Amino acid sequence: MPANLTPQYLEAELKFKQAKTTPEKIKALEVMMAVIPKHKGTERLRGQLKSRMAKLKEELQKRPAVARAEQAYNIKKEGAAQVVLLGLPNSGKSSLFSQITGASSEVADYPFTTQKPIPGMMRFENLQIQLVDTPPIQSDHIEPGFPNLIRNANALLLLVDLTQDPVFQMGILSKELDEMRIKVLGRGLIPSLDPGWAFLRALLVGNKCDVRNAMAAYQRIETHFRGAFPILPISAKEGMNSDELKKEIYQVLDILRVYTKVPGKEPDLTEPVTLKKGSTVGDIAASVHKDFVAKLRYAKIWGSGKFDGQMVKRDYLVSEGDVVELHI
Ligand SMILES: Nc1nc2c(ncn2[C@@H]2O[C@H](COP(=O)(O)OP(=O)(O)OP(=O)(O)O)[C@@H](O)[C@H]2O)c(=O)[nH]1
Ligand SMILES: [Mg+2]
Repeated sequence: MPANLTPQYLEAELKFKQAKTTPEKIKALEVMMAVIPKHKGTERLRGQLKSRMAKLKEELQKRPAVARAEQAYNIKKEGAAQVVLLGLPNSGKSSLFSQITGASSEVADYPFTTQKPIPGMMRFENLQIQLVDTPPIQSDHIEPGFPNLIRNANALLLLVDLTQDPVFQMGILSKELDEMRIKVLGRGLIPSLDPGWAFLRALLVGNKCDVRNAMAAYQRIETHFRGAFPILPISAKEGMNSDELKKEIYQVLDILRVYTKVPGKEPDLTEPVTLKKGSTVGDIAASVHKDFVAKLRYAKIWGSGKFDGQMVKRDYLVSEGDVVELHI
């Protein structure tokens, strides 16, 4: 039997085809269902419209869950920098995280213990650096929100389990990072990347070095990745090399600390200003207050390789530990 569809219906159908979002599609489909002639000839078509509507509504239902999952991956930065821990299931991310931040994240001998990212603060000398424990990286599945968390970090800590094949684990980590269009490298020049790619510095850490034969596995990652990453063996369980690890984390961040002082007063060495390496006196002024930059006339600086209180201009490159007095 012919369907004899009306111009009204055909117009609604066109709107449905042009609709881009699910709510738009639902709206157009509602009109189609309302105006479709209700006779034997359209019975099958009406059935199809109904099941299409059910699918669209289901899609709409699912979306808040995805949005919620993404929200969980939105971790506000705190402290001098944010470092995200990445590794395969059971590599010891949560053990390490709890050990060096003192924050709690469940540890268990079965995989997939951690289900959402957890932030904690690590103290390094006079700095607070934020670490983020994460759910494990797995082959061919990326949680929504996870790529953004990684892209927004200041550096990554790639953790491999030395009781399992660490080179294989690094293979999976790089493949998944590639999939997210994230390039990682611990040292050397920043490679030129295609648009849409992000670049991050990373540290490679071999965990569980307290276990027998772990050091043989460590040798293997050293041989493979020595040129690309700073590498360190640790034991999260026994706290081995934890001070070295903190130092390496600070190093990979590529930042430096300076201290500001006001004329006639001592600098407060407990309150560093952190800046990217390669920053100038002008950048310090900008970090204090945006109005400072324009008003800055000169600075006096104390530190290695200069006279005490040497007068410098705004484009002067500062070094780790410098004390700077800004004059406006
Ligand atoms: N021997 C030894 N065992 C460790 C070490 N670090 C972690 N483990 C053990 O490895 C298992 C996994 O540790 P977790 O810290 O939960 O690992 P995870 O990477 O957070 O695991 P997921 O959250 O599932 O990805 C636990 O049984 C830990 O006790 C270590 O340094 N040495
Ligand atoms: Mg965990």
